Amino acid sequence: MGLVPFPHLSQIATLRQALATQLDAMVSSLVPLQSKFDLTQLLADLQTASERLRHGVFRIMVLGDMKRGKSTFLNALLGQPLLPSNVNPCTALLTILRYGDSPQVTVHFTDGTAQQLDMDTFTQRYTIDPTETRQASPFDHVSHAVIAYPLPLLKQGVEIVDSPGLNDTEARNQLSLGYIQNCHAILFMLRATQPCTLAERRYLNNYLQNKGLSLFFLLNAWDHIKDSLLDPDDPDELAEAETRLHQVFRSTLSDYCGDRYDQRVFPISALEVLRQRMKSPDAAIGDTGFARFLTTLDNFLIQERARAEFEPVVALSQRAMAELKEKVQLRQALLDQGVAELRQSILTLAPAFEQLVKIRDDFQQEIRTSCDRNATATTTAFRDFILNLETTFEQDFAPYQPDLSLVELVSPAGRQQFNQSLETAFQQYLNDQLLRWSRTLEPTLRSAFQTLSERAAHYGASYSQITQQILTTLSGQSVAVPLDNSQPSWAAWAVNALQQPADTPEIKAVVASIDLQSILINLVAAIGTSLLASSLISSIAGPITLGIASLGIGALQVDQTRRALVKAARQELSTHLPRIAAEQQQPIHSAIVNYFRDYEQAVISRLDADIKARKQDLETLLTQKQTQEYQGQHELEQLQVVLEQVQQANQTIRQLYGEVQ
Ligand SMILES: Nc1nc2c(ncn2[C@@H]2O[C@H](COP(=O)(O)OP(=O)(O)OP(=O)(O)O)[C@@H](O)[C@H]2O)c(=O)[nH]1
Ligand SMILES: [Mg+2]
Repeated sequence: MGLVPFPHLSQIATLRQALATQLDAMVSSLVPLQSKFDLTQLLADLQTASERLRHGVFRIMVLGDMKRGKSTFLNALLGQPLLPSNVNPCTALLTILRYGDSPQVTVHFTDGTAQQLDMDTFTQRYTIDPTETRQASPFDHVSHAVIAYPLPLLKQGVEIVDSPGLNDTEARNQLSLGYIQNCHAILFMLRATQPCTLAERRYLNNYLQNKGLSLFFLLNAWDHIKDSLLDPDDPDELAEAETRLHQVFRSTLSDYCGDRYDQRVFPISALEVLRQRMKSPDAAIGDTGFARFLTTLDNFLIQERARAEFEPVVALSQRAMAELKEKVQLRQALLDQGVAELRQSILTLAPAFEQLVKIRDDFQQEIRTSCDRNATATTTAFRDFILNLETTFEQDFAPYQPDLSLVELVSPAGRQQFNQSLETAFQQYLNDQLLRWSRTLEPTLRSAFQTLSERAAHYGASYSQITQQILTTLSGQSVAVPLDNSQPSWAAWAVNALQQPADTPEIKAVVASIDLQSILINLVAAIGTSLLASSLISSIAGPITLGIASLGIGALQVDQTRRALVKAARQELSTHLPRIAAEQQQPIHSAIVNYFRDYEQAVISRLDADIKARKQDLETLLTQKQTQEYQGQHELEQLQVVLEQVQQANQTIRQLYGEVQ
C-alpha cells in the first residue's frame, strides 16, 4: 500500500459517502409524500447534492515555467514515475490524472473528439520533441489528456493536474488557466536556483494573484544549492546559503503570500523524494520540506476544503427539514376543516397569493434593471479603456519593447526575428492591458451582486411574512414561524448564489465569460500584423541602415529608432482602436447580459415553483377531502413519522459535519 501522503483523505472520503447516504435517506422518506406535496425542487436539490458528494474529488494542479520539475514532483507524490519528465521541455498537454481500474489514456481534441491510447503510445506521441522549436506547437489541435490509473492516492479521491510549462503564446496558457477554477489547490513550482524570473512574476501577477485561489509555492531542486558551495559537505556553509535563499524568496513571494511564507512556501527536492519512494515506498519521507508540505496540504484539506464542501450540505439538510415541518404544520392546522370551509379559506387567500406573485415580478424587474445598468456601464468602460490605450501607449509599451540594440534589421533573417519579437511584445502588452481592464470590472460586478443579494434577502423577508399570514389565515390561529427558516428557500438560494467570500467564483465566471482571448486575438490580428506589414519597418529601418552605413549602431540611432517605432506603433493603434472598441462592445454586453439572465431564470423559476407548490398543496388537500380519500389523523401520523426520519437524518448530518470542525 505504501505511505499515505494525506491521512485525512480517507476520513473525508468516508464522510462524503456518509453524508450522501443521509441525503439519500431524506429523499427516500420524502418521495412517498409527493402525492400530497409538491416537493420537486427540494428533491432535485437533495439528489444533486448527494450525487456531487459521491463524485467528490480533491483536485490539485501544478503550474510553473518549463522544467521546474512539475512532473517529477507529481511522480514523487504518486510514488512512481508515471508522468513523462525530462531534462528537456517535456510535458506538452494539460494532463489530468485520476483513478481508473486499469491504466488508460484519453486524449481530447479541440474539436470535441477524443482518442484512447495506452500509456507508452501516449508518452511517445505527446511529449515535446526536443528538436522542435517552441513556436511551432504540433499539439494545437489537442485540448487535454486524461490518464486513468490504479494508484492508491488517486483511489482515495485525489485528482492531479499536470500542466505544460508557462508559454510564450497566450493561447497555450489559456488551456491551463481555464482549468484553474476547477482546482482546489494550486501548486506553483519554482526552481531554487532560479529565484522567480520575469516570466514567472508576470504570470503570477496576471493570473494567480488576488484571485481567491489556494496557492502554494514549491521551491524545487533545493538539493542543487549544494552544487554552488565551496565545500558541499560543510553544513554551516549550506545552512547559511539556505537562509540567504529563503530571504530572497521571502521578499519576492511576499506579494503572493504576505506574511504566511512558512505556511505557503516549501523547499523540496522532488527528484530525491521520487527516488526514495521508489526504493522504499513505506518509509517516512526524509525531505523535511516535502513532508511539511504534505502535512500543510492535508490540514488544508480537512480544515478548509472539507468545510467548504460540506457546509452547503448542512444548509440544504436544514432547509429540507424546515420545509417539511412547515408543510406538516399546515396540514395539522387544517386537520378538522371541512371541504366548504377549506374552499372558502383558499378563496380568501387569493390576494395573498397575488402579493407573492408581485414580489416575484418586482424582484425580476430589479434583476433586469441591474443587468441593463451593469451591461451598459461595462460596455462603456471597455470602450473608454480601449480608446485610452493610445494616450498612455508610450509609457505602457516601454517595458515590452524588444531590445533594438540586439536586432540587426538589414538582413531578412534579422527582420524576421525582429518581427517575431515585436509581435510577442505586442501580444504581451495587449494581454496585460486587457487583464488590467478585467480586474477593474470585478469590483463593479461585486457591488452589483452585493446589492442584488441584499435585495433577495429583503424580498425573502417580505415573502416570509406573507406565507406566514397564509398559514395564520388557514389555521385561524397564529402559527409559530417554523425553526430558523425565516428565509424562504428560493431566497436563501438567491442570496448564496451571489454572496460569497471576496473573490467569488461567480464573479470570476462572469469575467471569464467575457472572451478576453478572442478580443486579444482580434486586437493582435488588426494591430499587430498591420504594425509589421506597414511602413513601420521601413520607417525604423531607415535610421538603422543609416547608422550602420556611417558609424555602426550607436546609442543615438537606437534611441531614434526606438522613438520612431513607438510613434509608428501609436499611429497604427489610433487608426484601429475605434473600430476594435466598436466591434467588441456587443460581445461584452452579451457576456454580462447572459450572466444576469441565467441568474434571473434560476431565481425566478425557484420562486415561481414555490408559489405554485403552495397553491398546489392546498388544492391537493381540497381534492382529497372532497373525494373522502383524506383520513386526517392517520395521515398526520404518517407525516409525523416522515418528519422524524428527516429530522434524524438532519441531526446525523450535523454530527458528521461536526467532525471536520
Ligand atoms: N536535482 C534535481 N533535479 C530535479 C528535481 N526535480 C526535477 N529535476 C529534474 O529536472 C528536469 C525537469 O523535470 P520535469 O519534471 O520534467 O520538469 P517539468 O516542470 O515537468 O518540465 P516541463 O513539463 O517540460 O515543463 C528533469 O531532468 C528532472 O530529473 C530535483 O528536485 N532535483
Ligand atoms: Mg512536465
